[in-house]
Amino acid sequence: MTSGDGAAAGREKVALITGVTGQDGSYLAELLLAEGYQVYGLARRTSLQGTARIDHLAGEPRFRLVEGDLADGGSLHGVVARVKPQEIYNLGAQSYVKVSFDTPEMTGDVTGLGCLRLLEAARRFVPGSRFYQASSSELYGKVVESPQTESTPFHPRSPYAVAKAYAFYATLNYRESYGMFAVNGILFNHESPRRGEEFVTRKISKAAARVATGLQEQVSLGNLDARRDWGFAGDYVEAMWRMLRADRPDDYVVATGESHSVREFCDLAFARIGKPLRWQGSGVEEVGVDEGGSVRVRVDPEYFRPAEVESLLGDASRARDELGWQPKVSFEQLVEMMVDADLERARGRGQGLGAGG
Ligand code: NAP
Ligand code: F7E
Repeated sequence: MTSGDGAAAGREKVALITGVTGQDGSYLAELLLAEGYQVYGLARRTSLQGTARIDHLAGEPRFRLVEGDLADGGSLHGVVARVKPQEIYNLGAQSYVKVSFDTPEMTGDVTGLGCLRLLEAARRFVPGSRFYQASSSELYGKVVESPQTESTPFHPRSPYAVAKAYAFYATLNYRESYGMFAVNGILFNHESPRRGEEFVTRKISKAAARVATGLQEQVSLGNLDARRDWGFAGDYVEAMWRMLRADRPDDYVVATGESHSVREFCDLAFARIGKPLRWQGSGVEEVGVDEGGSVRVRVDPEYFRPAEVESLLGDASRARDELGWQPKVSFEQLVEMMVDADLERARGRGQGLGAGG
């Protein structure tokens, strides 16, 4: 991978991805490179060592890292003016909901205002570009109907979701005010072997793998009853790309249409390592016990949130009908894929976070 910007005035399509070092950024970079794009990935200077998910793109002549920070408008203006992307994917964010309660101001700055700063850079330097904002099912929060569609009212339940609401409406406002092709993908939870270890799915898959290899005894979790519509990140970045290739700009829900609890995720993960669980007790006393009688899952209130999003279920009919998008990986396949990748890592044979994961 090349560090620096260079002229992007070539004839091929040029895309800029913020959050390129993250889960989605890495899958999207791979997709766009496969489609023949020149890809510029915005990365923070402090994060340049944290490139495990994109290290396998090193040496790819059509992939470059450019320095910038969503908290710094000047850096965004500089990058957009130099690179002149035709497509901008704003995936950068402080994306961990629980942390947003501890750092609400930083989360608002990066996750909310960061989007506005990038929109403004696009408006000034590449008004004809197409802009994708990584909106989230967290916007629905305390849901008023199920399943959630593009017309379901928002009720954000965290500083993260409040920041995403700001970014959602900023994107809509630039579309309506300036006629920009600016869209929101309202993506429900999507996971992969590259998922950050702080999110519940990866925490469980990693714990199951470490239990299987004798590296860990059990895992402590928060709300086992929380339900999410979990899909595969590799499928979801394709929906982002399709949104920017549509005839007209619009906002789309991206989801599988299936909802599962954290407890169900544990069931499949521990079954995958040959230690199926049975559940005993209730509330903070609930435990998941394997056939040998060992407690593998317990509840720790430390992982509860000040306000919880209890249950999410998306209806992606619009994306299916208008974009021709549908998920390919099932919930069961997703859990198996994540546990198997973590088993490989636990056995020291894993490929790290990037290619193959
Ligand atoms: P992720 O793995 O947490 O990646 C977040 C990215 O944002 C990282 O590359 C991070 O860079 C970057 N970032 C953080 N602060 C930044 C700043 N100040 N300036 C520039 N970049 C910054 O998230 P993800 O799961 O790939 O999600 C991608 C986007 O989709 C996020 O906006 C997230 O909120 C949103 N989203 C995710 C889901 C989901 O289920 N995954 C669902 C809906 C929406 P560092 O490496 O420097 O930290
Ligand atoms: O929590 C519960 C937790 O942190 C899922 C982000 O990508 O998706 C993600 O946000 C559920 C919650 O993801 C633990 O309380 C139980 O109800 O994996 P999560 P999230 O909060 O849904 C949305 C769509 C985004 O936009 C975000 O950027 O699981 N839960 N026990 C736990 N969660 C965690 N992290 N750790 C636990 O031990």
